[in-house]
Amino acid sequence: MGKKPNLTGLSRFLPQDFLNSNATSLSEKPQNQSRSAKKCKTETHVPVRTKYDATALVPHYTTTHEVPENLQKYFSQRKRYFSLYDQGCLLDEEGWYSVTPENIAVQIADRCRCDTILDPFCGVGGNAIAFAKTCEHVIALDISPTRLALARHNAAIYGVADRIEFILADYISFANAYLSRPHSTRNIDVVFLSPPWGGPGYISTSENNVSADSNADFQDELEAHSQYSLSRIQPIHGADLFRLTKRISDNIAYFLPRNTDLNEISALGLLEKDEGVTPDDKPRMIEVEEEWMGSKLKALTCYFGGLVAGQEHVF
Ligand code: MGP
Repeated sequence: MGKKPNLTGLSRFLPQDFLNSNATSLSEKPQNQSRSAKKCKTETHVPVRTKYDATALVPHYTTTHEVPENLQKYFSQRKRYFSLYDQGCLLDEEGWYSVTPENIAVQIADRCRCDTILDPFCGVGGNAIAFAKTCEHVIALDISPTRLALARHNAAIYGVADRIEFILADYISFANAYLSRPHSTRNIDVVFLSPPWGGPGYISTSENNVSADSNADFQDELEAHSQYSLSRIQPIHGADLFRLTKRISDNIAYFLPRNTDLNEISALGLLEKDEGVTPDDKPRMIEVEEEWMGSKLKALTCYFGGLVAGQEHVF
């Protein structure tokens, strides 16, 4: 880590610390302290239960024996994904393996406080629901009509559906349309990128999933040696996705696999300079936050621009 000049030390998020203090960072830097008050939503949100029923689209599993074998390990973590799961939260297959656990989504949303946030790969809504509590306006995109309906259904259960603008769209087309808009259109302050990583096999060295019956030691060894390349991100190379997004906002939170090659993350920061868009000569830092659930590292969130602790002035 220390050899990459634009990466700051890892923050670590542990759910038990979260419960005690709402957020813990090893760097001990207070979050969002100098960000303009205008950008920080402070009022308490009163949930509004609206009706939106997508129950016809996918089953709501209640017992393990109803769940397909490949989804059982996710079903056993259902309350971590949605604490209100029992009230009828719905997930499709991709949702089950890619939704952000609720505690982690809340932590990320706390750091992303702003007026308008874009969540262009919203999936079944885990992050968008958390953003609705810290941002004035959430724009949630997904290319799948089913997942978008499930996201709205889940947001209604959490009482925040009215705070989210759900748009059925492909992000690349949306971004290009947004960038060619007249300047009077609403500005997007923060973009949260949580794209498809190429399926649950992202952790293995090969593009293919490791068979379910591989023994645990073999799995651990494979994980220890595999590094995830941004080239596996969909729908386009992860570096290109970042480059496109930077044209919308400098304030980006990028949710990536825990085994992502840190050199590739560091190189994203250098794109700014190569393209001559850095207004000063100071190197911009990237903050990499490890997202833990108990003793298990789940993912990394990489913060850019004004979301980086100590860099709030560029927000
Ligand atoms: P995981 O490693 O597949 O799950 O994903 P888990 O339960 O840690 O499995 P284990 O066998 O390693 O114990 C860990 C987390 O990464 C998930 O909870 C999701 O939040 C996130 N995640 C996983 N996938 C495959 C994706 C993806 O394709 N896109 C995004 N944005 N997040 C994903």
